[in-house]
Amino acid sequence: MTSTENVSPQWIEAQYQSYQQNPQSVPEEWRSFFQGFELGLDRSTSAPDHKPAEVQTLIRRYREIGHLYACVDPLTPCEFDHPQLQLDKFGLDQADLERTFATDNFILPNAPLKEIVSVLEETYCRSIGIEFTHIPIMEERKWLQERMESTRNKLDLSREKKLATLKKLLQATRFESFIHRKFVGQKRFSLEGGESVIPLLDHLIEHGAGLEIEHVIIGMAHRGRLNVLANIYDKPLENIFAEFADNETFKIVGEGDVKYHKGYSTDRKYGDRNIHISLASNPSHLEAVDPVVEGKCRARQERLKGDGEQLVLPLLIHGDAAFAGQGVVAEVLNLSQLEGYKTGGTIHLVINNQIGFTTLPVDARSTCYPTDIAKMLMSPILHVHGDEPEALLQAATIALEFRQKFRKDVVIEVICYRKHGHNEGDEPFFTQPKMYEAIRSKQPTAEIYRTQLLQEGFAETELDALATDVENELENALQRPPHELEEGFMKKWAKISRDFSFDPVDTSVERQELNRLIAAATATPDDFTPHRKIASLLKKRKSSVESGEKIDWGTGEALAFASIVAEGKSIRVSGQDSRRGTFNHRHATLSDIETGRNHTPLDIFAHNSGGHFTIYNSMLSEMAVLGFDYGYSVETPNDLTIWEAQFGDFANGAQVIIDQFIASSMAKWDRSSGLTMFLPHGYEGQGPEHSSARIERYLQLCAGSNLLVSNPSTPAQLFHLLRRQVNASYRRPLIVFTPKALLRHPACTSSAEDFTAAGFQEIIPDQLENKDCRRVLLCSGKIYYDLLEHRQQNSCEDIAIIRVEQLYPLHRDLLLQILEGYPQQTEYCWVQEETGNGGAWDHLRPQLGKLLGSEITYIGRKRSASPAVGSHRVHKLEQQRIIEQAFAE
Ligand SMILES: Cc1ncc(C[n+]2csc(CCOP(=O)(O)OP(=O)(O)O)c2C)c(N)n1
Repeated sequence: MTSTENVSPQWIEAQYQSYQQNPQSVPEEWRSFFQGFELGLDRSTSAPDHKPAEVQTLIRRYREIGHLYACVDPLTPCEFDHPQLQLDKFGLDQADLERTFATDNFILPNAPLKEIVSVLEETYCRSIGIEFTHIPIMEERKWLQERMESTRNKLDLSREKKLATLKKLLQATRFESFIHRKFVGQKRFSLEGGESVIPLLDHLIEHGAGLEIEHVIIGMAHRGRLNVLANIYDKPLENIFAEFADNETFKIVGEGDVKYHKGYSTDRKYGDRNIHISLASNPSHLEAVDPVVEGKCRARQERLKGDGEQLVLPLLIHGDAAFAGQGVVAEVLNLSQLEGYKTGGTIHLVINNQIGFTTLPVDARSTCYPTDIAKMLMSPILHVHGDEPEALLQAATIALEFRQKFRKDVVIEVICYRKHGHNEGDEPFFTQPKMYEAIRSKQPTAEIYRTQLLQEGFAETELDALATDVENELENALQRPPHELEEGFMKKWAKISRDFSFDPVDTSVERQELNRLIAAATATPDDFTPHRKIASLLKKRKSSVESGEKIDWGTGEALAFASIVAEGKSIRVSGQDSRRGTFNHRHATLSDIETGRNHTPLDIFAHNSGGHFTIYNSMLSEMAVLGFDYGYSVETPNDLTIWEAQFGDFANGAQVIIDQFIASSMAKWDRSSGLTMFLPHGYEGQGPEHSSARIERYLQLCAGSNLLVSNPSTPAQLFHLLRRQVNASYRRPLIVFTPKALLRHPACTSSAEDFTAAGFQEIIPDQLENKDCRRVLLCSGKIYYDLLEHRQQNSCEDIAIIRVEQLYPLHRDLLLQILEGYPQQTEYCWVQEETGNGGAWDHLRPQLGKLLGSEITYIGRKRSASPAVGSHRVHKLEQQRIIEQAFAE
């Protein structure tokens, strides 16, 4: 029912009047509300039988608040007294228990009250507490109700399945205790206390295989990760042990990472069905991997034949403290239904061990459940007792089937405990003595379940044999050498070199082809009416390419996109207002002014070449969206993925993704990416915030050719840079500082020859004669045009201007070759418009000094805590001073 807090009394009055005229005219819930209301009125007057309606209210209350009384916490005794669900709260009494009531919208249409209550108790107040009545869509609620009430929310498990469940529990428990014994004192972030997560995951994957799922991508943090690798991914135990031993027997690529952060993938077979399961590599930074997993899933979903959302399942495993505390969780939930980012629903598994490091829930969240943030999606949230494996299997079944049917996120909270300290060397009694006293006396879930199975008639010998098998397997593995692992992931990357190279990449396009590309990129259907100004912009774009002159930035970018897609490669662009472009230069998606319909001209190539062009306006977040696009790019090395910041400095909201994935994934996990980041940059007097994209931050992250950092100064350079990104032998994340004012600067144009000529120039030499040169100005980006204008106006022909278009990796040989042409006594200056502690200066200074054999002169803004001044007037004075200094006698 619509929350009564949000509706006005007038609205309710109107509904009531409508109900009085025709009860069928109002929604079902309001109908029963008004029925109850009228019965209440009747009771106070002639007191007819109000009890049938009260029974209906009782049913509704169980569905709404039953979860509050469910027995789901292994550390707290269950409450059997449910004050708000007692019969007298509904005007019913013990005598009514034997009486038969007709019900509406309930699994027992006619039953004694005691049976009705029993179904409700079992379904809603046993080992699964479910929140679902906040879901506004009746079909979804009814589906859940029927699934749960008809089974009392319990799975009917076969004998084999029960044994398999016990085996998984034993594997989970014994894996931890084995490592505890054999690798004393080593951190493993034990799963103990939450071992039932292993049979739960095992069941999810197996059940998923029966529901058409072919890929599962899991993102998870440290807790239980090694256990999941061993017992879900079947990563050879001997390899895991070799990592604990940390000797020379296993291969490390790059710098490597700790064992509980590494990714893995494998195939699992169920009869004739194959399911590929991947575990995303992740950094320590909790929850940062979530959007990455979503992006990876989306890329796979788009590239599989058939219904991708049904075939690929994202599964995120969270800790309770992190799920409640990390903002990126809300961001990722918010992506889940957006056109450019949805993945057909994610299963979220929250391992609620009721503590985060040493912090208790009372200090970790302001909400009742750690999962409350997920309620915003109007999705079901299941809270389940962690020592009840069969209840967890039921929860997993419902969650998966709901996700497959309704394509929405579902949350399962496993309420458990953490047997040891945060890691195994940590003493939990320092901070939680009482809690840990209770935990000390807990039996492992495997023991609890074993006892249950014995009570159900299983033979002790049969159950003990399972435990012996598990122990033997661990012992045997310890004796075996590690395997050479072959991962499916690498296939896509097989033809791509790990090594960066300065070898030129021919990115030219023939003259005729340019005309064809721009014609397609500017075409609109006959029945499409663009805005008058857009029509003229498209016309101008087309004629500039046809005439081969004054091709501007937007046109250069469109040509790059069109040429890549025409070659059969796909492009995804995502960012805030990217379709139009924050600065009005792109107009990649057009709107029909009569119908509002959208049209993306570049999509036309999909029909001919198979290359798709997709562009999305993103939600107003940086971290989740960049993480998503990074994940997408890792899955699509042969295509181009571009994430665009509204202004470059906003990318700092995604710093975790930049530091932990983009800059370092190759070194840590041998995972590269060709993600391209567009970061608008340029000092234009707009104040401290929108001037600098913080070039210095990216340069500080550079080492071992991990990133490409570029500040292209012409449309054709952007064209070649983007084409190089998909045609080079290697893949590296590309950081592009993109212009704002230059988008319309009359000098910032290219000619057709610039596009048909070879390729990207890491450094652009000056065209002037070298011999009389007295000073060389080295610069990058927009300031070049200010310097050029001054030189033209003042005929300072003895000063050369060289543009460093790729700041990292710096093409030293090329620069040296260019500088060799200048006379001995030439003075060298680095000119930038950024502050002295910003831009490329600090990064390039030692390199240029070494290259030239002497210190280079700095011309630019002074060092400053803020990237730019607030006053436009002061900005202009500063800019003028820089230019004057560059040309001073
Ligand atoms: C963003 C971030 N902040 C802090 C940490 C340090 N840290 C690692 S685990 C942890 C507690 C996590 O608690 P919870 O999410 O409940 O998972 P649990 O370890 O209990 O399974 C903290 C604070 C981190 N890894 N990432």
